[in-house]
Amino acid sequence: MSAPPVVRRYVLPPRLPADEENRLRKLFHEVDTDGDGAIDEHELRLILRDIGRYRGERALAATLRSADRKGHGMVELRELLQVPNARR
Ligand SMILES: [Ca+2]
Repeated sequence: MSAPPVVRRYVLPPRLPADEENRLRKLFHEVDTDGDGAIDEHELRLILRDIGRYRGERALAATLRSADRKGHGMVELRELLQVPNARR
């Protein structure tokens, strides 16, 4: 008896409407103050304080974790664009 064929399913991540994506790209580059292509904890803390949404280090870490799909402690633009429904 032969093994059943392997069926692979690929699910494309949801995409934002083009105008929202452009707005998010612009905001991302404003927040990425050192221009390395990723938002780190320090940059996220600054922007959250700037917009009056900083709620302490635990909330900061939770926000970062919710968007950091690679688990490397930073959020890249690509990761951010894949989580349009993440809590803010
Ligand atoms: Ca950066």
